[in-house]
Amino acid sequence: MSGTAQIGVSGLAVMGRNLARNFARNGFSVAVHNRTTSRTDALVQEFGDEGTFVAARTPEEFVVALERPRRLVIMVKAGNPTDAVIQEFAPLLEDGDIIIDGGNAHFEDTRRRERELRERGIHFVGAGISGGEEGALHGPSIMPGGSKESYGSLEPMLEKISAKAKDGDSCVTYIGPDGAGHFVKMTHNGIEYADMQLIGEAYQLLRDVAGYSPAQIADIFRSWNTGRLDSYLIEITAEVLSHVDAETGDPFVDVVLDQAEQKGTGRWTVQIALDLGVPVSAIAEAVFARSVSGHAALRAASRHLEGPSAHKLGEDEAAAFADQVEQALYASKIVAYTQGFHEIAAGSEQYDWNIDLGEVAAIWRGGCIIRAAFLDRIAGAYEAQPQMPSLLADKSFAEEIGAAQDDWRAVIATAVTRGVPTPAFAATLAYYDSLRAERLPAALTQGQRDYFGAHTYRRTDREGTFHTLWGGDKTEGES
Ligand code: NBP
Repeated sequence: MSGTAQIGVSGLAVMGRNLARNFARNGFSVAVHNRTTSRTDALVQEFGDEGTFVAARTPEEFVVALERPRRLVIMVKAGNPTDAVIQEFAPLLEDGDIIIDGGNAHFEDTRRRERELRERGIHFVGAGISGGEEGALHGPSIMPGGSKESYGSLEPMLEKISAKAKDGDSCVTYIGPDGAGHFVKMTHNGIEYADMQLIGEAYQLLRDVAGYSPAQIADIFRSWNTGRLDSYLIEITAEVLSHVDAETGDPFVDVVLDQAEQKGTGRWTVQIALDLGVPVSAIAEAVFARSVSGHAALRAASRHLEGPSAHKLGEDEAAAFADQVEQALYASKIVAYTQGFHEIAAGSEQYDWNIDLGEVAAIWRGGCIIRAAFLDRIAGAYEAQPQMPSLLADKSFAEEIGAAQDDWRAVIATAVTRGVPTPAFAATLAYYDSLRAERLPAALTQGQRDYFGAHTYRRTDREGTFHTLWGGDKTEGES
């Protein structure tokens, strides 16, 4: 038996509830279901007049309410709950029906689920959804992975509910087979970690070196947001910095415990990058920085460690320093995105996903947390040169970063001499310098490896693999 609801959403916490409302507001009839039925009732009671909802109390009622092929969006906690819900629904489904997992699943789980469900004739779409609860309601950026056929059935609906970029394009595109969508969403979150860390370092420099107050720094971020750094994260940074705690009257940032939390997607991005051999140092430093911040006891036990004597800058110096920090932030941001796109390219190659990097940049222009004006340019750069080995191969980004480099270096040097930690600024500059270096100390590393473990090395002047007989007569042999 099948019903008339065009789409179903199961899992009605903040994300699922708002996504269901988004479908309904866009004219689609939506079957809604949640393990705890009070959430279903509350949704229909509060927002029933926004569109056509069909409340389902059981998985059976939910499935029967849907037109064929059935399209079921699962928005439950990632991990075991997702498997539990799939186990409940799958036996009730028929050939060609589609389960869409909109949660933050690990892409390897998505690959497994897609394989298992495909064997049962059911399509499984792992769709990364970014934009938080506001995005889910007003238009998120959507990164669907799965069979092309199932995307065809979902495309018109997803295009309607997704965010729109400034040129009106929908922020959704088919990413690739099985886990491709969740992989791209994971990397999006990794880049988000790096972006937030870089902004945090810029803030701390403006505060501790330039001596600006949070309200003054908010104004600086507001002015940056009118230029090339124009982005959602810069915009909300200004809002957070200008917010005053109602109880104490102090700046909000001064009453919040400085221990950052994380849910795991940043860590996954780094773990996978290690497996793929991709240097994502900006993301790794961001994950580590959150980890350091959370080690309260370790930090408390380290207060005796000496730092340099500090003096704040004068007014003119501070203004000039703020301009330099803008240059540093922009240069580091280009590197962070370069690294993230490298990871997507490497994942695409490893898993045969054929991901279009320009399209990924294009659907991140609206709705998602890292939406930013300069993603337009990244999209354009990949469109012009789809096989570009790195974003830094793009002439205009290379020129911009080249123009920023003096200030970038000066800011990091100042941070080092003043004892202000800027791990992501420093890591991105080191990456840039590593790429442009004619010779890296890796030759010495190879010599050491050959010395202690006979690991062999290759030479600059001849083909082949060599091993030196260290000690003894030191003759060189080809292995
Ligand atoms: P949560 O991640 O807090 O999950 C709560 C939902 O999962 C509730 O509907 C709950 O049902 C259901 N659930 C759980 Br927990 N265990 C279940 C089980 N064994 N069987 C059936 N249902 C179960 O919700 P959320 O914050 O709305 O996020 C939903 C998904 O979207 C997550 O994967 C999240 O990572 C992802 N996401 C969240 C955001 C965000 O900004 N929050 C952004 C992007 C993506 P109950 O009501 O019966 O307990």
